[in-house]
Amino acid sequence: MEKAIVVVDEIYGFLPGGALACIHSEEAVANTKEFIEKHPGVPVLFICDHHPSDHCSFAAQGGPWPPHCVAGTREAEIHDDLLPFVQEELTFYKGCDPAQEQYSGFDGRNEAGQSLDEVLQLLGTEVVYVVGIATEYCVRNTAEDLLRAGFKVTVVEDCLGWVDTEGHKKTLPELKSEGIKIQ
Ligand code: VGL
Ligand code: ZN
Repeated sequence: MEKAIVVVDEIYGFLPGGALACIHSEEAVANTKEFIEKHPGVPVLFICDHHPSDHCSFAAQGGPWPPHCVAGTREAEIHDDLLPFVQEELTFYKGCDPAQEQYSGFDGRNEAGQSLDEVLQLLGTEVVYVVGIATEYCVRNTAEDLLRAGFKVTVVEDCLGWVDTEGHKKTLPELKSEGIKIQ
């Protein structure tokens, strides 16, 4: 079974000091690094929230969030500890269109314009491990889209960060009931 690891939004905007600093985010990064190192040879794909400064999800435009992860700022960058695993063709940017909220990694594109789904198919992937931030939003939507696309999906619990603890705790059994493994 060909495997792949999808790392969602382990970028500075969701880490301590970021505009949307999430709970358990530093632990998520440390545990993700360990998880990747325990799976040598398995492709690692990165999803990055990457907004223009007038994005529709920001409060000034009527959205629910403070400005965060603006392209070109530190907030939009992947955590330094994960940089050794980053490959440009396996890095996907989402939320780039000012008029669209995109919580799913499936909406992202790499520099060549390819989608996550497309690249996973090209790699012959059958099993996807999903890690990252935030459980209730981007992790959830990405995992659900992967399942719908026909992949076997496992969410790795100790590699997650979340906005709200109640929301995080509620999301995991919901994902499980949909057919996503929680490890
Ligand atoms: C996310 C809030 C705003 C996420 C992105 O990736 O989970 N959450 N933008
Ligand atoms: Zn965002």
